Amino acid sequence: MIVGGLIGVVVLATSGPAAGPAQTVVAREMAYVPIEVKGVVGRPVTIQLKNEGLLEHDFNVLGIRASGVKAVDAGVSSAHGSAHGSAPEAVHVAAGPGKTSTLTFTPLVAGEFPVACSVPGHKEAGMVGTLTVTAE
Ligand SMILES: [Cu+2]
Repeated sequence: MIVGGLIGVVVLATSGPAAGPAQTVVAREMAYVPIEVKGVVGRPVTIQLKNEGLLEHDFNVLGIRASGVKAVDAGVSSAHGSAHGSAPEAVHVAAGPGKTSTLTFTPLVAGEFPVACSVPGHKEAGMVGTLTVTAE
């Protein structure tokens, strides 16, 4: 006689709020397109920085508080003036010409935060934008 057993299958629900769709920002001399990106407090935001320019560009969100920051630079020279390391949760990513880099972070506060390219002269030339974070 064969005694059959039940095989239990446990499905683990992923915890945490759903991430929004990735937002692509094109960088070129000297602008972001679009100039505004959006987020929601407590939900992961993913930005793909697609550099269609001839120079290196980056994407820095200024003055925000965020957790879970992950930045994957692409095609960036070692001389890049990156904020990586100087501030563990700096919301910053960089891409070399023709490359696409990815930035993920979870905003902790609502508000409008300036975005700017930190390559010298680029912000002054108009390479700025806005991240608008709304409450859930
Ligand atoms: Cu730039």
